[in-house]
Amino acid sequence: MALHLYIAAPHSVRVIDVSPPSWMVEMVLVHKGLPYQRHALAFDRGEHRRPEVLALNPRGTIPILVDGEHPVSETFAILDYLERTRPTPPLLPGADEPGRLARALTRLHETSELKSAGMALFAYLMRTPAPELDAATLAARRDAFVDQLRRTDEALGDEPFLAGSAPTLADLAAHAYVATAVYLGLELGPWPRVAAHHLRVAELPAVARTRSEAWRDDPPRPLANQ
Ligand SMILES: N[C@@H](CCC(=O)N[C@@H](CS)C(=O)NCC(=O)O)C(=O)O
Repeated sequence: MALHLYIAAPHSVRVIDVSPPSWMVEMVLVHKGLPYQRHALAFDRGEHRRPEVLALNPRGTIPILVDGEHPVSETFAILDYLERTRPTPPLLPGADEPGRLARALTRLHETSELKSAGMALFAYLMRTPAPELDAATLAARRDAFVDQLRRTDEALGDEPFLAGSAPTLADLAAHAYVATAVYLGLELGPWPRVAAHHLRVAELPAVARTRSEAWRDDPPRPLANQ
C-alpha cells in the first residue's frame, strides 16, 4: 500500500524552518527504506487547515501518515504504527530482548517531555515578532527545555545512543528537538553527552538526508547567549 506523509513545508514555518515532529517521521521512513509521497503543506498559507487535511486529522495537526486508506496522526502513534507494520530494519529491540526493549521504550516516551518543552519554546519564538519577545518568558521556556537536556544527558550515561549501542526511535525523536535548538543558537557545552549524541545522530544517513533544506541558509540565533 502506498504511504503518504503530510508535513509542514520547511520554509513556511517561521523562525525554526522545520517541523520537528514531521522530521521525526521522515527520519524513520528513510531509515526503513520506505518509499512515500510527501505532501508539504504551506503553514503560512494555512494549508494544513484545508478540509481534505482536516478530514484526515480533525485536530488540525501534522504530521499525518496515510497508509492506503488508513490515516494515522499523533507523531508517536505514527512511529509505533511504522515499527509494527514495517519492522525491518528495526528501530526498537524485539520482545525477545525485554531488557533492551524496556529501556528503549522508556527513553522514547521520556522524549515526549523534551518534545513538549521544545514545542513551547519554539512556538513562542515562531509566534512572537523578535522585538516583542519578553526576556523573562523566553528564559522560563528555555529553562524548561534545558532541564530536559540535563535529564537526557544523565540518561545517556556512557552509551553512544539513548538505549545502548544502536540507535532507536528515542534517538531520532530527541534529535529532532536538540538539532532545532542548536539551529536557533543554543550552545550544548553544559551537556557534553547530549552534544556528542547530537553530532553522532546527525551523521546517521537517514537523519542527514532528511535535514531541513531551509537550514542551509543563515540561521536565526535567538537562543544564542541566553
Ligand atoms: N500532538 C501532535 C502535535 C504535533 C504538532 O504540534 N504539530 C504542529 C506542527 S510542528 C502543528 O501541526 N500545528 C498546527 C498549528 O500550528 O496550527 C503530535 O505529536 O503529532
